[in-house]
Amino acid sequence: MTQLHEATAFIKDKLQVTPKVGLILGSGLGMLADEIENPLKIKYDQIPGFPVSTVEGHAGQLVIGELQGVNVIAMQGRFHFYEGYGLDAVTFPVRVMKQLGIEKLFVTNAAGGVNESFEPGNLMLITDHINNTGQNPLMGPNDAEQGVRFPDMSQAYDRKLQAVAKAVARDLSLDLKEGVYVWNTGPTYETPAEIRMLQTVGGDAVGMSTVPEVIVARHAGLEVLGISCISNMAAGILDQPLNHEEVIETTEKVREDFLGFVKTILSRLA
Ligand code: 6GU
Repeated sequence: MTQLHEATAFIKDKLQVTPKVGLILGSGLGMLADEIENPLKIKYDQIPGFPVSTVEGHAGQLVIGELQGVNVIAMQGRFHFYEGYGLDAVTFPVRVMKQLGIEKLFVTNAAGGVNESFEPGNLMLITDHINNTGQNPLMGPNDAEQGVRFPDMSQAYDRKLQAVAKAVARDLSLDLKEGVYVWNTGPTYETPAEIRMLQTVGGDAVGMSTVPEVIVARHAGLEVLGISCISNMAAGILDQPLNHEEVIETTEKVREDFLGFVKTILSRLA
């Protein structure tokens, strides 16, 4: 058996129902998984083939159960390229969730604001992305059972899910921003010159995750919804240094907005 099938079989064996929506919860946003009812929790290090998370603030487990009437499988903590994992490892959980039966994937992250009209604490609907790394998780031989050789990325973020998200934001009086997410490898934050470049090329937010998972999700035919929490302004926009503590502090402040937003979107899919 391949690692993918081993991991899938290990998890499936513990499930009573098929999860329909996968949730990847970014830095400081893992509390959404604590809202899942009758949760089955599986630590990543127990799952055959799964990488093991190293960064603090990432609990490192799958949480499977029901949220707002929807069967979900949440990743509380993700794997980042900057931690030294290959993109195969970073995106392995997406392949597993697909095998487990999900049809939609919600990806979330904490990101730096590149668009100067944004403020820390804003939520941004990801409408498109820029892969600024030169890396791609699909490089290498293509497994035709998983997807096509040359996947279309012209609608990477599902339009119907975006429409639901915007309707929910309106109903909740949430000042939802929207824009283009840029993936840089990290772990350094950008220089002010790099941020000016990203503004010029059409970026609105910048972060160190999400794009590899979205590429694999699209390869696998999943419908994707992306949400960034603008945790800080990117370098050079405000005259102040950046740090991870600020990122986590802001995600704590938007906690209620973020929870209400994602839960209401789910309730409309139920
Ligand atoms: Cl400013 N840059 C990157 N690459 N990732 C971030 C960030 C900035 N803020 C939060 N995550």
